[in-house]
Order: sequence, then C-alpha cells, then structure tokens
Amino acid sequence: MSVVQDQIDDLKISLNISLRIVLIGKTGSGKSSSGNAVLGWSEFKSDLSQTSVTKLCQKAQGRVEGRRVEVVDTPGLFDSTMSHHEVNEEMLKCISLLAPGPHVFLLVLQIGRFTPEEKETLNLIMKAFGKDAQKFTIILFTHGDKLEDYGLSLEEFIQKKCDDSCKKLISDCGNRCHVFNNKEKDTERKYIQVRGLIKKIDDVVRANGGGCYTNEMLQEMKRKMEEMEEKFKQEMQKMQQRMEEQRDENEKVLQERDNELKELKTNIKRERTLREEEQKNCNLFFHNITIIGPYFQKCAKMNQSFAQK
Ligand SMILES: Nc1nc2c(ncn2[C@@H]2O[C@H](COP(=O)(O)OP(=O)(O)O)[C@@H](O)[C@H]2O)c(=O)[nH]1
Ligand SMILES: [Mg+2]
Repeated sequence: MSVVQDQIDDLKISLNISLRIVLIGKTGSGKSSSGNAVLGWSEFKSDLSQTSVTKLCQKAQGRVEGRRVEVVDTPGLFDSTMSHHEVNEEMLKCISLLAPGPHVFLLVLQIGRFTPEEKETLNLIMKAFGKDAQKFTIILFTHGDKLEDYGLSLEEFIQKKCDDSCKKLISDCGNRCHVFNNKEKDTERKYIQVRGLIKKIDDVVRANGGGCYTNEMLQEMKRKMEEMEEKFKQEMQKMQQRMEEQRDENEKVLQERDNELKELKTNIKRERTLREEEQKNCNLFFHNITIIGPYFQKCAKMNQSFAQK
C-alpha cells in the first residue's frame, strides 16, 4: 500500500510542473546568496549590509536537473525597518507570486549566528505564517564554510553548538535541515549541495501529498491572529474597566474617610471651645469668690456676735 502510495506521490511530484520555493529569514542570513545557488546564477542582489537591500519580494525561475524551480527571495521580514502593513503585504505577495502557493519555505539561518534578536525575528516569521507553515519548512543553514573551521558536520554542529531554542526550532520544523556554503567555488560540490536540497524538498512535497502552503492558510492564520488580537483587546478593555471601577471605589472610600476626619476635627474644635468657655466661667466664679468671700466672712462674724448678744 505504502509503495503504491509512494509511486503515486512520485508521479504527482514529477507531474508538478515546478518546485515552488520561498526564502525567508533575517537580513544578512544568506537568503539571496542561497537563492542564487539554487538557480545557478546571480539573479538576486546579495549584500554584506545587515539592512535589507530591498523591501520587496523578488521572483526568479530556473532549472535544476531538468526540474523547473521558481524561487521567491523575500526582504528581511520583521526586520525593524518594515512596518506591520508592509510585512503583511509582502507575505501575501510572496505566496501569491508562487500561486497556488509554495511547496517549501527555506528558513535561512547563518551558522553560528543565533542571537536573541535573530531568535525573536524567526519566531515572528514562523508565528506570522502559522503552524501550518512548519510542515512546509526546511531550515537552511548558510556559511557552511564555517563548519570546516569548526571541523564539524551539520548534525554535530546542531548537537554541540546549537542552544535549546535553536534545537526546538529545528524539531518544530520536523528536523529538516540542510547546509549551503555559498562561497563554494568547486562546481561539482556546488551542484551536490543544491541536489541534496532538492531531494529534501521532494521529501517535503511527498510528505504533504504534493500539496502546498496556500493563501487560504495564510488568510486563516491572519484571521486567527486578528481573533486573538480582538480577544486581547477585549480583555484589556475589561481589565481597564475593572481598574477604573476599583479606582472609583477607592476614591469613594477616601472621600468618606476625609469626611469622617473633617467631622471629627469639627467635634474636637467644638469640644475645645466648650471647655474653654467652661474654664472661663470657672475662673470668673473663683475670681468673684475671692472678691466677695471676705465680705461673706465678715457678715458671718457679725451674725455670730448678734446671736451672742
Ligand atoms: N562565507 C560565507 N558568506 C556567505 C554565505 N552566504 C552568504 N554569505 C555572505 O553573507 C552576506 C549576506 O548574504 P545575502 O545573501 O545578501 O543575505 P540576505 O540579506 O539574507 O539576502 C553576503 O556578503 C554574502 O556574500 C556563505 O555560505 N558563506
Ligand atoms: Mg537579500
């Protein structure tokens, strides 16, 4: 059954008029150079600069072992120079240029350059294309010449030099990896690395039953993202409303405390005035006593002497 299925898939692949490839990744990772390596000539402009040469997708066609290939080179999607709108436009365009859609995404990564910024960009790219894109993705390492410096094979390099997040990215993409040395001068070796990649792309096409990543998948992803954004916005609004209610409640409690305090102060003041008033009256009484006291004493004595008489 699986042999028959494989034969049907092989037939589908050979009937497929062309292999449709998209190069994605950060600026400077080696996308344009890799696209040129696949085509066998310098169609895409390659530059040392870390800022994108162009902000637009570019398509070129060629033949590898008699197979037609269509390659789309993308600008550094999610590089800080591109706006959200520009990224969306280019994503849509790069899929449409390869209608009905690409068979494979080559996620280009430079050997030895997996900085936090690089990770963030790759995460954004993979998130933007959605989970569906993972089964159409091959990680294409460039700067294969560095592997010779390290004295390691690609597998050994991944095992020994890649950190956990890099390994996770690779495993999320079905452990499909390939390496290019775009500075390779030897024609035969150049050809071997391209042929190796095409074979891996054929495996992806076969695994996906000859299907491709479509605009509908991208639209679906966009819809999901918008849904998530909407949900997030609603949650934020609810949270803000709760915070405002809480603030109003706090202000009310504070106002009540303030009123209580004012009342208490007024009472204390009234009490103090009353005390002062009483004190004054008391003082006056004692003052009067001191004045009229001796007079009363005199009267009492006179009364006494009258009585004795
Ligand atoms: N040594 C070496 N340099 C490479 C390799 N691939 C690309 N480069 C260089 O890296 C720089 C950026 O490459 P480019 O293809 O323009 O990257 P892009 O911005 O992703 O399209 C250029 O100077 C290339 O010559 C490689 O495999 N080995
Ligand atoms: Mg480029």
